[in-house]
Amino acid sequence: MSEPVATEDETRPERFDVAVIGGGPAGMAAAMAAAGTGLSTVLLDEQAAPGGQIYRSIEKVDEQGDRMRQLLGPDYARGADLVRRFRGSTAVYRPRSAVFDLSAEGGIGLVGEGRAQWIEARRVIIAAGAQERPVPVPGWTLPGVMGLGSAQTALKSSAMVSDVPTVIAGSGPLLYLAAAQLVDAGARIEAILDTTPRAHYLHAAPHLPRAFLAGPELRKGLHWQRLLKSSGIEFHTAVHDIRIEGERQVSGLRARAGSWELHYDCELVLLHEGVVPNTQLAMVAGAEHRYSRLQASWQPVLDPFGRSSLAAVLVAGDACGIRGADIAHAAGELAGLAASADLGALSGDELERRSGASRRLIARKAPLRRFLDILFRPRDEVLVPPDDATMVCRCEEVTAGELRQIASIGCSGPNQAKAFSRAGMGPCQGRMCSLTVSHLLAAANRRDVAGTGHMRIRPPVKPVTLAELACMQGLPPPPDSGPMLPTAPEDEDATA
Ligand SMILES: Cc1cc2nc3c(=O)[nH]c(=O)nc-3n(C[C@H](O)[C@@H](O)[C@H](O)COP(=O)(O)OP(=O)(O)OC[C@H]3O[C@@H](n4cnc5c(N)ncnc54)[C@H](O)[C@@H]3O)c2cc1C
Repeated sequence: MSEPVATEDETRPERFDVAVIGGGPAGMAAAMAAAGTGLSTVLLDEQAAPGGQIYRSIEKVDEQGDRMRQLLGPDYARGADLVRRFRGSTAVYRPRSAVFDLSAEGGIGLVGEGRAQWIEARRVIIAAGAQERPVPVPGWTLPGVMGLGSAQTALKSSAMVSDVPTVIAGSGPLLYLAAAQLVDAGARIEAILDTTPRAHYLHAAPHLPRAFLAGPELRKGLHWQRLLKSSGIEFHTAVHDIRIEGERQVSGLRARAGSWELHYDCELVLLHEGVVPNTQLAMVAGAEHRYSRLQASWQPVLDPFGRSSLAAVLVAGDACGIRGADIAHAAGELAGLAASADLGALSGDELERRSGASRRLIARKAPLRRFLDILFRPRDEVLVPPDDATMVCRCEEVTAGELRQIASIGCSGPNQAKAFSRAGMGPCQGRMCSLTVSHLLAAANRRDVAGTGHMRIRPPVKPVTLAELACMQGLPPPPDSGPMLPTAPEDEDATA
């Protein structure tokens, strides 16, 4: 097997057999599986320490002692063992390395420690996890509105909780977990507004028995719900029509729950409507994606081992569809083993044998995921903001009304919408608006989202400065000398 090549020549890319992007459960499992078969393996992660979202800062919290560990719960503490095993593996670990570009052939542009670098791998496993689904309600761009997951991140990484009056609103398993953690940590929560529609409980009910048998997760969810309801904090269900108020920053929140009008004076609003896969890297590489109606998001098309439509690219964990940490770990292991088999470090028989436990775990947990997907499917008003004044693209300040207006004059897809409105052309490269733009145009044009399509993603998907690029170590191959101007009529985002 080839060793990583440290090169004197600054223009030659460093090479690995396998590069894994993301240091959560999927990425760590993938890297350990590939490295365990003797392949030179590197794990790149933009965080300062391994753990990903669920086990963020686990090593630091371990040192802080029992109180924080207790507060974040046994599922979190479990990450310490995984991180220890990963640290003990032969995989090379590169923290603070944000990947901003990925080629179909396994070329990776990354930035860290003040300089960019281009490296190459024979197989790349994307394990970039998920991000919170953007929640475009009136007022969501005001200072004082955050994702609930971001508040949880502050708790895990810096033991920080806000002491201002706070309202939590949204839906999904993470709502109950993170809210319970914040309450326990002493946050000043005025109310918890659960937006799960009552009809979703009816639709999900037939799947409940199998979901209960699939593992302890539902019992845990009920336990968090009970904790919240018994904490004395106002708790409303079936909440909708959320409007955040304030001139320069949040001063209050209005919503409805059935015939009730709710109003709170507050300085912080924590929104959460589930999480969606981070698909930017797989899209930038050119892997095929399809729209999942159940999860209302795009997902890469993969075989059971995580192989994408590109020979050099595999995807694992929440980056290929939201399935939670246990399945992320199992899927990471499958991808690591598959990459090893593809590179000849593992026989087909060995792949079958070693992957059995992970495949069985994924199959066993499938009914739980189906139940959660039906119960917590995002409401229509989250996918398609009904109020014209609601901001959709925060970077370029494009509203829902402007997008409806361009649809009315013939804009049919999100790539055209870039040229019509600049939506998706700001520094976040559509990370915060691309899903909403697709849903909104689909609704306005009375088409389905799959047919409407997704924004074509361009590098850099993470910010990189000219100074960092100027001292780039290793260079990508020169681009094909194709035509300078787009020739295909369907290249509708020629301006992007
Ligand atoms: C904010 C947030 C908080 C969550 N908290 C919990 C929780 O407390 N409990 C729970 O059960 N589930 C939680 N989840 C769900 C969670 O994502 C798990 O299902 C699980 O962590 C998924 O594992 P993963 O390995 O696929 O991805 P992750 O654990 O998300 O790991 C992905 C890693 O990839 C890195 N990354 C992403 N893009 C790049 C890039 N371009 N370059 C370099 N690195 C990159 C990320 O920084 C991250 O470290 C949370 C999700 C989110 C979005």
